[in-house]
Amino acid sequence: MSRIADLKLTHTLLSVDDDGIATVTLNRPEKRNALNEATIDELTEIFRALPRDGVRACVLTGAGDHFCAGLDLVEHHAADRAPEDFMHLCLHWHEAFNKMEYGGVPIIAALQGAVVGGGLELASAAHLRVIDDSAYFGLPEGQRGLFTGGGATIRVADLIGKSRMIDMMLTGRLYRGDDAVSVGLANYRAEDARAKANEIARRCAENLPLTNFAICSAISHMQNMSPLDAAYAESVVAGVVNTQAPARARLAAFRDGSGPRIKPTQG
Ligand code: 1HE
Repeated sequence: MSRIADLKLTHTLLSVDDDGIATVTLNRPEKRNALNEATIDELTEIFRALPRDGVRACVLTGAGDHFCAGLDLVEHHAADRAPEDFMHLCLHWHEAFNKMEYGGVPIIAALQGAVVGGGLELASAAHLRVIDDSAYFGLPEGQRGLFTGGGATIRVADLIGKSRMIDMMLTGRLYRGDDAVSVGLANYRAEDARAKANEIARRCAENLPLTNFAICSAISHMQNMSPLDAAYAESVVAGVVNTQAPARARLAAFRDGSGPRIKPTQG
């Protein structure tokens, strides 16, 4: 079983602070954090370990001026892969990204520069995305003679809809700034995306871990189900989450007036 302390990382950095907030950094800035096979291996191990080691929230970043330039095109060209080899590579990407989306630990991506191709596929496996003014989203596969293989047809289409995704792929259209927020690629725009992502991660970490597990796992699972099955699964998850012992103190605080009230002005 993977533990954070046992991980041997070369292309990524991982730290966890005293509040249980992890920071995962893609660390190949000289290659614009392109995703080679070894980086995907490391992400798989990291996101396998995080939920088991009690991490409460995670910030995902990229070193340098760009979050991620997608598939390592140079490695792909050199490997001259057979179709079945690339299929297995894609399945490996899915393994890593599914561990993120379904792992139950809130992941907040802090994005700058290029968030393109597989880089967008990676960012869309996070639960929330924060951009700075340098960030731009693209799916340049169409222009490279390629196709998405890391889950964009599911996650990017889910974020922005099929028609916008097809436009991005056919024409190379990029989204940035307020447009990226309004189409749903980003949740927040900030001057300092990393600081904002940290602030959000800390706010998420104030929730009970079991509640966050449900938010960052059950909602995705339920989207894969029929409405009837999703409603049934929701009732089962709510049965477990809404009766957890640590929630009783929060409910008691609400009852006696000491618990927080929702303020119309909160962000
Ligand atoms: C790379 C990669 C890469 C940079 N694979 N090595 N992704 C793309 O089509 C994006 C390809 N990259 C770019 O368009 C540009 O590099 C950027 C806009 C991201 C950055 O531009 P710039 O001018 O800052 O950097 P650069 O000079 O282009 O690249 C710097 C180095 O990074 C250079 O290596 P060097 O050894 O010559 O210095 C580049 O080769 C290297 N580099 N991007 C490998 N992607 C599961 S299917 C997923 C499908 C996809 O993701 S398709 C990929 C889409």
